[in-house]
Order: sequence, then structure tokens, then C-alpha cells
Amino acid sequence: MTTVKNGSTAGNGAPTTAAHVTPPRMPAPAASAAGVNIIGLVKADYKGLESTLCNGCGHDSISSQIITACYELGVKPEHIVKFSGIGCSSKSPAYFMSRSFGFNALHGRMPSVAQGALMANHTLQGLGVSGDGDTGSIGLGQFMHLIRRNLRMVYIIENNGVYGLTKGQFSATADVGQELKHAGRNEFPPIDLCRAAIVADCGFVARSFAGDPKQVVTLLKAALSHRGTAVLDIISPCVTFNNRDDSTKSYTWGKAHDERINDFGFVMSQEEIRVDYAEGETKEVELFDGSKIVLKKLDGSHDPTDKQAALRLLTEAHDKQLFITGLLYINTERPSLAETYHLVKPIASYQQDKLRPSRESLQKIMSAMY
Ligand SMILES: Cc1ncc(C[n+]2csc(CCOP(=O)(O)OP(=O)(O)O)c2C)c(N)n1
Ligand code: SF4
Repeated sequence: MTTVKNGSTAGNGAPTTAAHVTPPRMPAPAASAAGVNIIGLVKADYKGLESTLCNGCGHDSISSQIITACYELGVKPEHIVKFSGIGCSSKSPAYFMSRSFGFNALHGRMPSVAQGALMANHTLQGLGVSGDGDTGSIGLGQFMHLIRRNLRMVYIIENNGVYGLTKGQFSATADVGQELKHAGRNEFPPIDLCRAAIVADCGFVARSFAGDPKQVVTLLKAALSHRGTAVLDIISPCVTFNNRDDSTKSYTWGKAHDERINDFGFVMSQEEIRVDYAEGETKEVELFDGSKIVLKKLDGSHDPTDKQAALRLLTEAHDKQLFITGLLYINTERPSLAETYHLVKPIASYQQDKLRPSRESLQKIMSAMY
């Protein structure tokens, strides 16, 4: 039998349905020598299936950082519900925490599915993984409404500026003027999803880079402790764009020298991009296609509780084509959706006779309407 920190117990791995179960939220002490965390689990207990994404894809780094954050925090895997939409990024929940609940929704529709599930059982911790296409293009409306309602969940955007799964078309976060071999030139300005989130009154907005595990893990731990929607926009490079024509390792070269025996595509396996830079420092990072992005890590001079300062910072960074990383904005005052509706006992724990109106009361409603 596993005893979790909040005092609830579960012998079969199922989540407890007791009212007011508070998820384990405080950082756990360092794992013991045997690698056992505060709830007696080892890191392998937080793993998922083997990834089928391209080698070196930023999304895989984020999955391993989710594993690390939840292991170190001592989160009970059965306490997590993973949500996603459609995209390479949205496949990621399969690659971490196999023991958790999960639902892979339609493209851009993860928020409404998450809302349904978490309103049925608001004691579970929601963990959503989406892409910039899934969130910023088709899913922008749902994203804004989720934030507006303040459903308590961590919402990760694995942001690579393209639709990786459908072969690299520009997404709504791609830089204006950016040129990619297959997609051509992007003529439209990007939507900054952190700015959009702050404008919609999100109480936790942070940005990071997939190759900066320390920062991602820290932000994830903080996001998991937030009482409302916590948005984590993580720049996550797509290796598919490592296609320099002059390289013998490029897709183009490979195709030109390929004797076709099968209709398979081929994507070069790459080393994951890692960065290590201090607070306040600016770091230029070369992506797989040779293009560069500039990251700037926040230091103590930014007050994350100042909404206007956060918006100013992001606007200036946007104009300079900089990615500011760190906790951009926090407001712990807003009540979560479950608090707004004064939900106490999880709806999912009620028996049918309490949830389903009787035939008589339905009849009464119908006759009042028609
Ligand atoms: C309703 C609908 N429209 C379009 C698609 C095609 N489609 C699948 S994934 C995707 C974009 C994925 O991009 P993103 O969310 O950025 O994820 P990535 O693959 O880059 O991680 C699109 C347009 C779809 N599956 N469903
Ligand atoms: S196509 Fe891009 S986003 Fe998709 S798995 Fe490959 S590297 Fe990752």
C-alpha cells in the first residue's frame, strides 16, 4: 500500500476520491541514496513509453524534465491527468508517467476536454502538453477561455514555430520574415503566447528553452504548485529543419543519392541542443537549420507580480526578437474555476442517483419549457 504525503491512501494505484485531497505540492527533500523519493517511488515510476519522435527533438527533453520535476516533487503519478491535442508535441504525454490518467483530444481542443475532466474531479492535477500550432493556431480560442476561467492545470506549449507533425508549415508563433526550405517565407507577425496569456489574466506565465533543463524543471515545479492555469511556453527546436543542402547528411543530399527501394522519409538524428547560462545573461543559440535565436534569462530586477512590467518586457523583447526566459508573471490571488464554483466533493465520486435527474424532475423541466 502506498501512503501519499497528503494522507490519502491507495493500494491499487487508483486515485483516492476523498474530498479536498491536496496534491503533494511542496518540494521534496533530495532523493535518498537508493533513489527513492518522498512517496517511496523511483524515477522509473515516472517514465512512459519509448519516444517515437525524431532523435534530438526538443519535445523529448521536455518529457524528461517533466519526469524529473514530478519525481523530485514526489507527485503521485495516479494524481496526474495528462491532456494533449494533436501534433508531435501532443504525442509526448505517452512518453512520461504511464501510471497517470491521460486523454489525447482533438487538434486545438485540449482545454475543453481538460475542463470537463477536471470539473468532474477537481482534486486531480491537470498537466497539458500542446504545440504552438495546437495552441496558437487552431486552439487559440480555447486557450484564451481556459485561462479566463482559470482551470487549475499546468499548460505546456512546446513551441517550435512550425507544425512538425504535418511537415513543417509555419505556425502562428513563427517569426515574420523567417524563411524555411519547405515552407517558404512567413509574411505574418507572430502571436506571443505569453503576452496573450497575461492579457487574458493568466496567473502564472513563464517561458523557457527545452535545452535548459535546470530552468525548465524549476518552472515546472512552481507551475505544479499554482492554484490556477499555469502557462509554460517552452521553445523546443524541431530537428526536421536541419536540412542544409551542402551537407552530405542533409535530407536533400540523401534524396539525390538515394536509390529508392521504399517510400520512407528520413530525418537525421541529432544531438539535443543544451544551453547553460546565468540569470541576466543573453545567449545566442544556433538551431538545427543554422538559424539563431537569442535567449535572455530574467534576473532579480524583474518583478513578476507587476503585470504591466511583464507586458512591457515581452513587447520590448518581441521588437528585438529576443526570448525572455523565466517566470514572467504571477498572480496567486485569482480563484481557480473549482473555487469559483465552490466545488467540494468531486462530481465523479457521486453515484448515478445523485447525478441523474429523476424522470419526474426532467418532465417538470420539459413542461415548464414547452
Ligand atoms: C482539425 C484538424 N486540423 C488540422 C489537422 C492537421 N494537423 C495535425 S497536427 C497539426 C499541427 C501540429 O503543430 P503543433 O501543434 O505546433 O505541434 P508540433 O507537431 O510542431 O509539435 C495539424 C495542422 C488536424 N489533425 N485536425
Ligand atoms: S518533426 Fe520536428 S517536432 Fe516532430 S518529432 Fe521531429 S523534430 Fe520533433
